Amino acid sequence: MTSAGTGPRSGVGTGTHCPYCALQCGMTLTPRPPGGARVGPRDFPVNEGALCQKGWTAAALLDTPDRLTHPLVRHRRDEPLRPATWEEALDLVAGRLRELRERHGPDAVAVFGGGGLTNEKAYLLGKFARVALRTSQIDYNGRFCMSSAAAAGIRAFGLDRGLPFPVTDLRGADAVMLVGANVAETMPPFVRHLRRARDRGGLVVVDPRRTATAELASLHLAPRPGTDLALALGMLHAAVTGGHLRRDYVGTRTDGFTEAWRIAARWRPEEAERVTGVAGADQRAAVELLAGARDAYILTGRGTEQHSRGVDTVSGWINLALALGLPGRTGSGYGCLTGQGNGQGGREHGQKADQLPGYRRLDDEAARRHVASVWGVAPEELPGPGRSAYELLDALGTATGPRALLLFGSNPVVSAPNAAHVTRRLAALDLLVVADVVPSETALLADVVLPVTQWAEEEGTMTNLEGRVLLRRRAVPPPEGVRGDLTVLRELAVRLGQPAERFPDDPEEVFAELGLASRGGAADYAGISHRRLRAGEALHWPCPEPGHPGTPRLFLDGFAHPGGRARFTPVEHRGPAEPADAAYPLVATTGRTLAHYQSGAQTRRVAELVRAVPAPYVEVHPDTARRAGLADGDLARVVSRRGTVEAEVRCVPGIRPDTVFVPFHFPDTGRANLISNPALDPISGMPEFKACAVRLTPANEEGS
Ligand SMILES: Nc1nc2c(c(=O)[nH]1)N[C@H]1C(S)=C(S)[C@@H](COP(=O)(O)OP(=O)(O)OC[C@H]3O[C@@H](n4cnc5c(=O)[nH]c(N)nc54)[C@H](O)[C@@H]3O)O[C@H]1N2
Ligand SMILES: Nc1nc2c(c(=O)[nH]1)N[C@H]1C(S)=C(S)[C@@H](COP(=O)(O)OP(=O)(O)OC[C@H]3O[C@@H](n4cnc5c(=O)[nH]c(N)nc54)[C@H](O)[C@@H]3O)O[C@H]1N2
Ligand code: SF4
Ligand SMILES: [Mo]
Repeated sequence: MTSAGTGPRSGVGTGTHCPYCALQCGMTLTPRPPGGARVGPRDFPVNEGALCQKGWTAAALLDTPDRLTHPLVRHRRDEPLRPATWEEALDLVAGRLRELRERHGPDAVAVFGGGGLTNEKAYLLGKFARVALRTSQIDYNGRFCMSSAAAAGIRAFGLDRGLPFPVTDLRGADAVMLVGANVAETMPPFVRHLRRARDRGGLVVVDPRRTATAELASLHLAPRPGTDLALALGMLHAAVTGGHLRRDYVGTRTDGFTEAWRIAARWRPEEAERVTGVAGADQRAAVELLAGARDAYILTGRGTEQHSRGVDTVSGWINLALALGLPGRTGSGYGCLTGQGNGQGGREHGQKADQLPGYRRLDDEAARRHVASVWGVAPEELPGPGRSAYELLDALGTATGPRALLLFGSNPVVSAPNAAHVTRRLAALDLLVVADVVPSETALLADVVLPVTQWAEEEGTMTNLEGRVLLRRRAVPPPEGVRGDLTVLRELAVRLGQPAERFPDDPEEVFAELGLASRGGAADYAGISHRRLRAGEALHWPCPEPGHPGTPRLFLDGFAHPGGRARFTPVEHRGPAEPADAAYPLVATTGRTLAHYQSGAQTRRVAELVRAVPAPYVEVHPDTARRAGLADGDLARVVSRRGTVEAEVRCVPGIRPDTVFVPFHFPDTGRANLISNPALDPISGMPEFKACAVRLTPANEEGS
């Protein structure tokens, strides 16, 4: 209470991290009673005091007027949600779960998590599903985010850590190629680390749009959406035929080049140009820039990954990086830019359908034995792998699918592909329970809504895009009436017959248990503790012992496959599952804009961000707009085989004329996911968010 209202110098503030993306910028928060706070800068290596517009305005989330502060329940869907006590709400949920489980078996109850949850929450959610519910039906929104890059990373290197080096290493690079990543909007402070590459003319951006990031580049390649693998093959061809293959590196540090080359040998850059629209000369120029640099990086983002062949596409880029000898060398490398605040940690600790803590596999007997012993259960009690995110959502309320869903930290009514269908599946459930901080579009469909604490109101760890574990500190008290996710899980577990001590709700205690469960796994956190993080230590996993300094750089002495070699993967181009045709002649791709975050549940509640971008829009090339009878500012319909999104036309000359771009942050008729294609990657389960066939019409036209 010392700081309230006694002048600007009085509050030193609490050092913490931003609630949004994977950069996890450092910031300070100074309480502004009753419920608010002020954001201030803090020196932290990833952002050096800088924040983006979302970060600067993040405190508005703390006292947003429609913050959830008491549980809401209804006994029938046609009734309105009404306030209830915690006892009533939790008893209701536990009672219905028990009933459904007795009648239909444990897989009748499903769990869906999020990559924004802290490590502690992600871990306890996975444990809750496997131990208290005994269900195999758990997955999370990271499936829609990182899964293709993660699978390709494991295939090539034997291990998936988005960036196997600190972001600050990028500062030394002469060349960086960003593939399908618009960092100038999705993590603005990151751009500072690209300064040297920019100054030396070595920044290459691959994106169908001339984005704010592409504006910074010396070379912008604009492929047709969904054709990146052809481009990667053309560039591998250019690298080899241009004499840039690092034969020594390929011979000593990798396997499988010959098989990968057998396919790439057929992809002359001019052949790739035919498919992608990127000039062969530009492909060669990009390769020259990367090969000619002393230190170079290839980084991928969602633009190249969110495809029904996303894993193979990332493998195509990794093959190129390996041919140029980049991965596992000081000052060079390949990395994928993780997206959500805890997108990295969220995929390591067991909220994924096939996974146990420590990035272990659920079908690995030794892993099951180890984790079961930490949990105090028998290995055979642990269920097997379940459905991937979209398959899970698609099965809800069907004859063979789950009848109840517990949702923590996601808003699939807006963010899941084929959203109208997913909304119908959610409505078909016997029981939908949503834990959230605000009444998201999905919470408004629920039978029970549980109001939880957020970000600055609680402690917890996050693992950022470079595999560094960070402590988010409590900076303000939570509003009266809300509880933490950990407490909610504990209360439900106890009501389902679990001993209370098996479900601690103190984050530090949960983290210590997570450390034990992860011990010996790929993502080993055993040596990390809240205490070490509080003391300011920079700890990147793996960190197996309390005295271990952590591992900022991976693969320098060898890759994680047995024998230490990286693997080329022979991959062939396929193209989008739904190519453009006469009826749907354009390709729609989707993504982000600076002012909004994800489903918008949070940022659409921040006045400054709503002023910046108030409504759904579609980016269209002026010629394409004219042909469709549309002008800048008109309301358009973007129509696919699955649905229609209504959005205001923004004419932008920098987008390909055969492509339109729709951000996915808006609800109702502005949902980009009304049109998106749920064609899934066969390996990762990633939906094809970045390419579907559409037509464009004025909104006032009949019959569209
Ligand atoms: N402002 C803001 N920042 C965010 C988020 C947010 O919602 N808003 N979300 C966070 C999260 S979870 C994530 S995953 C990251 C995502 O960060 P990014 O990957 O940078 O974001 P996207 O806008 O989804 O996609 C990047 C680019 O891919 C391009 N693209 C579309 N199709 C293709 C294609 O076929 N090939 C290629 N090469 N490019 C294509 C798009 O035009 C777009 O500019 O951002 C994080 N940061
Ligand atoms: N068309 C299209 N769709 C996409 C994408 C795309 O590029 N195009 N990108 C995909 C990607 S990469 C991602 S990551 C997903 C993200 O999409 P979502 O999974 O919907 O992510 P958010 O909007 O961040 O939803 C998080 C929800 O959790 C709540 N929340 C925040 N903190 C907490 C907490 O601590 N506990 C609990 N219980 N709740 C909390 C927030 O208020 C919000 O309602 O969208 C995917 N969907
Ligand atoms: S870049 Fe990401 S972590 Fe940094 S302030 Fe913006 S949203 Fe927050
Ligand atoms: Mo994401």
